[in-house]
Amino acid sequence: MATKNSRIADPRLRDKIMSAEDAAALILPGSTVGMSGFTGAGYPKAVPLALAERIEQAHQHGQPFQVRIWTGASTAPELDGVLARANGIELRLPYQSDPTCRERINDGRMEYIDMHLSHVAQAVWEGFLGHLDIAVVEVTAIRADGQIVPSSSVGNNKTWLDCADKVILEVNSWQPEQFEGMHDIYYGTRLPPERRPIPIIAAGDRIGSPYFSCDPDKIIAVVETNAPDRNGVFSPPDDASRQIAGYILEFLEHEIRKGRLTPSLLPLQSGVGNIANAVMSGLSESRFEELSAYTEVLQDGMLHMLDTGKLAVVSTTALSLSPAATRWLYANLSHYRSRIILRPQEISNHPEVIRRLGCLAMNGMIEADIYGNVNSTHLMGTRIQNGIGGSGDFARNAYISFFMTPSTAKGGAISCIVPMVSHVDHSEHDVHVIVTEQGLADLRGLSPKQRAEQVIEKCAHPDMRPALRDYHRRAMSGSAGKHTPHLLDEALSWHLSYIRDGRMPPVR
Ligand code: 0RQ
Repeated sequence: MATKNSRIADPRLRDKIMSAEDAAALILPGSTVGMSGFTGAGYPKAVPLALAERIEQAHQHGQPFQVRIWTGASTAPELDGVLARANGIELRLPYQSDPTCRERINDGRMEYIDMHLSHVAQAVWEGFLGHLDIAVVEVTAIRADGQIVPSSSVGNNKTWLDCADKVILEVNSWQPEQFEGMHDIYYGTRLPPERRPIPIIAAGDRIGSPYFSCDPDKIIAVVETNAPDRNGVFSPPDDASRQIAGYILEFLEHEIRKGRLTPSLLPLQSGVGNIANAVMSGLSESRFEELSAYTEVLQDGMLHMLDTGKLAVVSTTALSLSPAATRWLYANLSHYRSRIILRPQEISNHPEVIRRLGCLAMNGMIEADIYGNVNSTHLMGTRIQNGIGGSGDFARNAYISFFMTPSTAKGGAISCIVPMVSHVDHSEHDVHVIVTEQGLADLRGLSPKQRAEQVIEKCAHPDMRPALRDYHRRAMSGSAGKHTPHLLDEALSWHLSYIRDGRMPPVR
């Protein structure tokens, strides 16, 4: 197929240009496929659709056809959605947020490994996850010398290109050519005992190459696409999000007064979703100046902070912007180019760097318990929502780790503050501050019993407080151990009550 596309400048790859259908035909049943994509950005737009069609046809002929899909993080309906609907995914890792995948995982029809995002690349290099057969990676361009300009997310693409036996590249001409130079692909990671320090000492440091390298002999197909990333629109901050943002701003001011932060704070990490986005909007209107971000997703709120000059620089692994913010960014890329750095997720989420920089980590959660354990992933203890993503990478290593949620869910029927979380992602040791629209509990330096008092009085919804106080009081007298008092036969009764009666707290 002749190239229409000046973005494929390497003559060695010209005769490998083919249709998505022909490329998908090179993916064999039972393969492990490393795909690009992180929070709706930079995922392959055409090959997964063609693969899903192939899988459906195979199934119609009674032939089994499934693959194992590894990515950076969540993708889009054109990848996770179509492959899951085709019953084409045997196993998925390390993070997803697709409704069809979620349904199949929770029905027990799809295996899912929910991993810390910083662990994935090293686990592949270590051989812990098995062999990677083929990579399908969206890129912006291929230069004449074969170097590859990455797309709107980096994720695990460097590792996929290095480790896969074969590579399919999708060159998406919708992604701006001006992306060239914005990425920082670090090729210095090694496995123990060869590991060396990662030389990032400020969020804006560049330590690698703007390009991916890939052996051209491994590239078996190049597919041309021209399609947008698919990201949702953020809701305007609601009252709860604004209140949560307000408490965090007050807390940061307090930390400055105490001399534990300066007005330029420390590098910000902000998780996915509307609350995290609203906190960034709040920071936009704050008095803090010359801020930086060392994070994994750049959402609209942070882009706005770059606009207003509040943020000097953002280091991330993915853009996760609404369509309007994407249009704005792409139209004004020359203005942002030097202030946005896109890195592999093993670096954007690296515990060593996060600890060194002292990030302020702000992540959403599903529920917290009175002692400060946090559940970020499971509804009612057994149903996965999305995954831990990067929240654990940041929470454990942050200078201050915040977890945020409205105090209730499902119209007030569920308390997000419970006696005992139904699943633990972040233990009491990694959670410094819990924030709801009711208030902020600063748990640093407190024992479990002291923490319980703060969490109940500051964060729980007033309708839930009496029952939480009652539980804690009775646990203090009835528990065998008085360090973390619990009535073990009752600790999960709040969840059981919701499952049985559709409401919390349980009637006693
Ligand atoms: O269910 O849609 O059926 O009503 O849970 O809740 O309020 O829409 O959640 O979008 O703010 O995300 C923790 C999931 C919060 C997210 C989580 C029900 C609720 C709804 C979702 P319905 P919301 P948000 C960096 C950081 C982990 C990964 C992470 C997340 C559904 O922040 O995935 O932090 N975090 N990564 O009704 C039962 C409760 C509930 C509840 C809410 N207490 N009990 N159900 N719900 N609270 C980025 C990456 O890593 C890529």
